[in-house]
Amino acid sequence: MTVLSRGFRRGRSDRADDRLPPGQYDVGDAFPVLSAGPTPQTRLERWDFSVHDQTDELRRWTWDEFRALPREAVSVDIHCVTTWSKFDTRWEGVSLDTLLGDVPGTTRYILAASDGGYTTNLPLDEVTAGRAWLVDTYEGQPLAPEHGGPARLLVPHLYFWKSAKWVRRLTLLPYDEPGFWETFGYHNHGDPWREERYSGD
Ligand SMILES: Nc1nc2c(c(=O)[nH]1)N[C@H]1C(S)=C(S)[C@@H](COP(=O)(O)O)O[C@H]1N2
Ligand SMILES: [Mo]
Repeated sequence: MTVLSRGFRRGRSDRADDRLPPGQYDVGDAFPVLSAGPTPQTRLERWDFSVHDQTDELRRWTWDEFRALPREAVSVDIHCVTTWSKFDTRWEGVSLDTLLGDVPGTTRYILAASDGGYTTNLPLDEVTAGRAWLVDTYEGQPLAPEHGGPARLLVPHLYFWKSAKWVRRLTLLPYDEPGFWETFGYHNHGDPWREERYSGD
């Protein structure tokens, strides 16, 4: 397994201050749980993950099929819009490059959908080229249900609301469609280094 270190530090040094985006603080060893609803309980025998276009299912994996895909380990800093950041979080999972494969040429955005109804939108070119993963392991352990287990998105260069927990489906779209928080006043894009917290920022 490749071990990558991707801090998205943009040439900054390792000093904590330089790794904190504006308006953020280092939460240290804590790992807050932020969920808009109850934690879904999906048994692994019933879990699947699929990629759709506007009309069809293009790809689908059972849990065992997903676990057999090529895996990567990543160590990244994460940034929540509620102002906590957490350094050097270690995850394992499958790159979205692997899951998306060749997408229809009209694809510009993806909409991620989770058990429980949560959605979030992302530009295609920000979840490809090694910038996003479907992760099932955190710090060497199966991802805890409250943190999105069995599997969640990890898109560390954007605020953490874009990292959908309990994600089950990606829909490929030629246009942008706001997700849950993006509809309720969060910024559509969510770059922590530009402080894109709320719509209008
Ligand atoms: N399905 C789902 N995914 C979600 C959320 C949610 O409520 N439901 N909350 C988002 C927000 S606002 C944040 S900050 C992170 C929190 O992840 P954590 O609970 O593992 O810290 O998950 C994101 N993904
Ligand atoms: Mo958040």
